[in-house]
Amino acid sequence: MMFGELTERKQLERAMRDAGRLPPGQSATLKWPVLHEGTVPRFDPRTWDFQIAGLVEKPVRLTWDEFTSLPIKQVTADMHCVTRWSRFDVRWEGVPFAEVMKLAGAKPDAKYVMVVAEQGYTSNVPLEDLMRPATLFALKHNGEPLPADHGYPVRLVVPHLYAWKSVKWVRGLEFMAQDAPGFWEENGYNMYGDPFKEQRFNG
Ligand SMILES: Nc1nc2c(c(=O)[nH]1)N[C@H]1C(S)=C(S)[C@@H](COP(=O)(O)O)O[C@H]1N2
Ligand SMILES: [Mo]
Repeated sequence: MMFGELTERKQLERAMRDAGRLPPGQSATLKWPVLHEGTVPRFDPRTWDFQIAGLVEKPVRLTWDEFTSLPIKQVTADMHCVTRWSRFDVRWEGVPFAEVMKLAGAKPDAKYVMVVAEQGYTSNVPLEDLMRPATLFALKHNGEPLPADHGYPVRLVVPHLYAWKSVKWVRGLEFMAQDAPGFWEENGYNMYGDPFKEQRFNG
């Protein structure tokens, strides 16, 4: 590398900062770090299901075949982890949250959702945020099935919130009237988690 030349990473970071896409306190990464509690769960399509419960008109249980028959779309989005890395222009493909939601129908008093994953990982997100067009249950990343450690077979992607809300190995949703803390929120992380407002921790 020539003296004074910017690394690819630094160039990207500068470009994203100039474009207003680098949240405060974040650094750009060209890699895809793996971050989670616990171990990578096994996937068995014969036993996998997706359950929607709580304040819904109709509780739903979808099999793997049913889930993967739902309409899919592509979303290109950035990813911001509270541990200060940001990944840009990630191409996801999967089932829009709104499609899954249609099957159950939220009751009028449902305002928050607890997103539930394998091994008891949870995260709370307001229903309004999940209904945004960029929120999806991703089955693919950059055109390939999700790698096991990034959430295979399916993960939630909520690109406008810190990535701990983008629940890997997702298995269900619980609709709620009141907000309640999920796994990291119980451990001091912010209830909402807007990266551009640096809503990392509570208090
Ligand atoms: N089920 C589950 N999903 C999870 C986590 C976890 O521990 N368990 N960690 C979250 C955190 S803190 C981040 S930053 C992202 C990381 O996603 P990646 O490993 O695909 O980069 O996953 C999120 N989803
Ligand atoms: Mo994270």
